[in-house]
Formats: sequence, structure tokens, C-alpha cells
Amino acid sequence: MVDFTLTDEQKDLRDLAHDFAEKEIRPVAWELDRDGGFPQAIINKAHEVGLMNTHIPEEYGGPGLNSLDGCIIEEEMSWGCSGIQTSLGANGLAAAPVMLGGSDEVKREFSAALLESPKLASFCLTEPDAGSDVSGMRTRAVRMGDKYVLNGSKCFITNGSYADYFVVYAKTDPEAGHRGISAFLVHKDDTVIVDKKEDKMGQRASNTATITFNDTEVDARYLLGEENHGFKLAMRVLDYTRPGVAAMATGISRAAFEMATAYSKERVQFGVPIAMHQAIQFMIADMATKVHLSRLAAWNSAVLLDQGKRNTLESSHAKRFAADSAMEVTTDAVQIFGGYGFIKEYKVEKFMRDAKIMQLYEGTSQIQRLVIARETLLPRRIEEPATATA
Ligand code: COS
Repeated sequence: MVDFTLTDEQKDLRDLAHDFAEKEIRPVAWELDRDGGFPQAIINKAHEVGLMNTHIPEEYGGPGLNSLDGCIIEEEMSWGCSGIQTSLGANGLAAAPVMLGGSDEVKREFSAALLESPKLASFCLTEPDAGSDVSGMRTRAVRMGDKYVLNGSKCFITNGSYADYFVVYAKTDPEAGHRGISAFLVHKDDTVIVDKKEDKMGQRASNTATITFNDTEVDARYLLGEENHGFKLAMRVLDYTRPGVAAMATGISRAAFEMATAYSKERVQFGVPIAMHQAIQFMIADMATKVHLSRLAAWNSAVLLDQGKRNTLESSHAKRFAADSAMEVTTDAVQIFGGYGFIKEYKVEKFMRDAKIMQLYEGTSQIQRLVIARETLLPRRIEEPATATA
């Protein structure tokens, strides 16, 4: 039986994250959104209080929090600002392939670097011509003695301009399709070029950049997993991280829902607060259901992972539902504000812009439906179990 009763430790974690979101994130969120500034000061503080790198196992010196713990933190922090949480959480996405595929020595070295100081790591999968179609990537890695040499460009890379480490997927056998991709942990040097910082619709406090690797040399010990097994590693990573994205989407929905509910009790039209009108009540009811079910789906997919079970189907259910719900809930929140919702001063429109990326990154809502359809029609297609080590 699934039991979502939080332990005292999980309640403390939720309070810590909520307090941080309220005191550190919210006061600067709208300013960083307006200016597109990078939340370095918040990253430093989050690192100091233990709200970053929470996934690093205890055996490597980390807090070893599980996937459900991660969801609890990500919802609260995204209630503060999902753009800032994207900056704080990107290390988790980059560290997952290291924890799943790296040698013990590499895991130890990488964990120590992230835990010692607020260093950032980026996950580099997407390319201009390879978004949903991962195996269409063109970045090449060629083995030369005890090194690999990487060439190619990756786009939409979170924290790309500020990262010291990059987990890069590249073709090691270009003729072999998805069976010719490998993953590498790359340390930044002067062959790693930040080409472009994107000017985005939402999550403007997160840095998104194009990164080019020009004859970048990587020691062979930084190959993650086996050569040519990088595609499956990436899929396993996404199974691992999509519950967290669903939790982030829940945080955005909840924030917009709270703001709209409060406003509906204050705004008077036709002689009563608009919350007294059934048209608004039904919107509020649907929003409440979507927030509630988004959280349950995120937690369910996380708990499966914590139990060492494969959660491919459930993480796609959660990511798809929570992301689409975030778009709907935030749009309805703007609607409840009426014309004021369209005015930046009223703040609620930021959630609608931030919600859009939830339907796009870590697999679009269409890709989640593709995974759900395949898993439903061919449930035993993927033999490999997820491990609970990352
Ligand atoms: N875990 C382990 N293995 C998996 C897997 C999973 N979750 N999903 C697929 N695989 C395996 C398959 O079993 C298959 O193995 P074989 O080579 O032994 O046959 C292999 O990977 C290829 O799978 P599939 O045929 O499903 O690959 P497709 O090229 O059709 O791609 C999708 C599948 C579209 C689902 C995948 O490319 C995807 O998730 N794309 C979105 C990428 C994304 O999220 N990008 C965002 C960037 S990260 S911010």
C-alpha cells in the first residue's frame, strides 16, 4: 500500500524549503524575472543551508535524500520561483548520469567538488536539430588513446554560462543510431565556449545557453557507463528526474492558485466578492483538484523510484499531467484576476509564463504521451530496471 504520510524529517524539510522560498526567493523573484539576472546569491545561500545537491548519497558525503524528499523541496522552492529552482536543481539532473554510470572514483571526486562549494554542473543532451529525437544528435566523441575528443554544440543548457562541469552526450558510433551514443563528464576549460544566452519568455532567472565543445579532451575515465550505452543512460536519468519536474509544476500551480483564491475573496463585482459567484467557484475547484492530483502523481512516481522500481510510465504520467495542469491553472489564475491579471504589477502573469516550460523541458507533453502510449501498449518493452542509487 502506498502511504504518503510525511515523516517528521520530511515535514522539517518542507518547512525549511518553504521558509527559504518565502524569505530568500520571493523577495527577489519578480526583479530577477524582469531583468533576467542570475540568482548567484541565492545559489550560495541554498548551498550553505543544504538545499542543493540533496541527491548525493551519504557514502559520497552528501545528505542522501531520496526522490520523494526531492519532490517536497522542489515544490516549495518552485512555489517561490521555478526559474530560481531550475538554477538550484540543475546539479541534480547533471549528477544523475554520474551517479548511475560513473566509477566509484569519479562519483567521489564529482560529489566532493559539488559539496565543497556552490559549483554548478550542466546536463548537455539537446542540440539544435536533436530535441525530442535524441538519437539525431551530431556532437562527436572520438577515442584517441586514453582520451576522447569532443566536437559539437548543445543548446538550451541550464546554467551553461556558469557551469564548471558538463555531462555531455555524443556520438561514438555515428552509424549506430541510438546505440552509438556515449556520455561523458567534462570539466570546463578554454575549449568549452559559451556561445549564446537565451532571452526567454519565462523562468527568466535561470540561465539557458548554447555551449560549443571545440576539440575538448576528456580523460577516458570520465566516460559514464559503457561506450555506446549513453542513450539508455539518458532515458534512465529522465525517469529519475521527471518526478521532480512534476513537483516543480505543482509548486507553480499552487502559487498561482493561492494568489487567485486570495484575490477572488477581495475583488467585489455585482456587490459581492467574486468568490461568491459559481463561475469563479468552479474554476477554483478545478484548480484545487489539479494541484492535488499533480502532487499525488509526482509523489507516486518518486516513491516507486525510492523502492527501486522502474517508474518510466508513472514519471511520464506525472510530468505530463502536472505540466499541462500548471499551464491550465496559471491561465485560469490570470483569468480570475480579469484585466489586472494581464498587468505585470499584479504578479500573477509570471506564473503563466513560467509554467510554459514545464510542458517543454525534460521531454515535451507530446513525448510524455508517446512514452505513456508505448508503455501502455507494450508494458514489458524495457527490461532494464532503474536503480535507486542516484
Ligand atoms: N529506461 C531504459 N531504457 C530505455 C528507456 C528507459 N526509460 N526508454 C527507452 N529505452 C531503451 C529502449 O528499450 C530501446 O532499447 P534497445 O536499444 O535495446 O531496443 C532504446 O532505449 C531506444 O528506445 P526507443 O526505441 O523508445 O527510442 P526512440 O528513439 O523512439 O526515443 C523517446 C524514445 C522519444 C521517448 C526519447 O527519445 C525521449 O525521451 N525523447 C525526449 C528527450 C528529452 O526529454 N529531451 C529533453 C532534454 S533534457 S532537459
